Amino acid sequence: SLSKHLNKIAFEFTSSTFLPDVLPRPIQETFTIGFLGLGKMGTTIVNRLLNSGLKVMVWNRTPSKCKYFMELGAEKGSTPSEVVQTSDITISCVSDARALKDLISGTNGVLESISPGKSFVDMSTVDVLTVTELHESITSRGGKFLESPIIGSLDSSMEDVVVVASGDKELFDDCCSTVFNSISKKAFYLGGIGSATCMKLVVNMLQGTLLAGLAETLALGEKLGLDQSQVLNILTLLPISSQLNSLKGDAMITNQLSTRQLSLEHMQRDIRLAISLGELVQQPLYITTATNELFKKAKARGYGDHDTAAIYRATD
Ligand code: NA7
Repeated sequence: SLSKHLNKIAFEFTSSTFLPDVLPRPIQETFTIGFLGLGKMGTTIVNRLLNSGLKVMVWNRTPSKCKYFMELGAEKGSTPSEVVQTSDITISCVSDARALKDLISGTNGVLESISPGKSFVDMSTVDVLTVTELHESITSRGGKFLESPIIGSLDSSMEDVVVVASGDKELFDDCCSTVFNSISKKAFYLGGIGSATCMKLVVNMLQGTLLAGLAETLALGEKLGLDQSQVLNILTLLPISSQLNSLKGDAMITNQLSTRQLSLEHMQRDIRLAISLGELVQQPLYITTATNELFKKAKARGYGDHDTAAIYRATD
């Protein structure tokens, strides 16, 4: 049934919307965004929402992470259910499918407060089946649902972030004039549930394979006695130049692997999910499979919560 669902996605995969085309709707003063999950991604998003003057109510499994935002004017919800009850639009951004299920279906979870008129947006990256089930749980209770994984780095400027979303189009438009507007300059509406996840996974899969190629290039360069910064400098002069090469290449050779961006573990998970999608639609993924092995090795060596550039540490 999942492959049937994927066929439907391919059919609906037609329309996209750039933010500037969406006319903002008037927002009431009491309009509140609920935010569940104050990890690296959530922290940056909530900072941007507060900077744009939006009212935000936050919740995090480890409550101490809420304190910083309360000092910035956010309210703190005591449970996910309370946040949904108080907010016009509630957003979740947690690590994986397990975390999302806990948040949604656990005691005092999201579902307890979903009713007609409630809107829920998930920004975590999970598999298509999980997001499809989540969509069904929310909409069968009368709520609106949007799947909206973030692509790109939230660490730097808004230019580097692309929002992709699928699900309820009206909720997408409402998010464009509020949430998306505050975190990115580009938002694409991709249609049926699952399509935004597929888009994020194919994009991250390419990023992963590029990182693997870069890591091996630098590793071979080192063994051959080349100056690695010179390798990177030369790359910047060629059509192959990219921010990814420069930033991650630099992190690889200087061993600056602290993680403020997407962790290596989450990148490996995205690659694994892309490989499962490949199996489902019978698309062989030779390079991606080899890349996955390299990421798994780096993870096994304890680099899971480091920057993705730590893949370099698995090239021996
Ligand atoms: P982080 O920085 O690892 O943050 C993970 C968040 O998920 C953090 O708020 C965690 O709460 C929360 N979490 C983890 N497990 C649970 C459970 N079981 N229940 C509730 N909340 C949980 O990840 P990022 O912010 O970088 O990424 C988030 C997603 O966006 C991920 O899918 C990326 O691929 C994209 P904690 O603070 O540990 O209590």
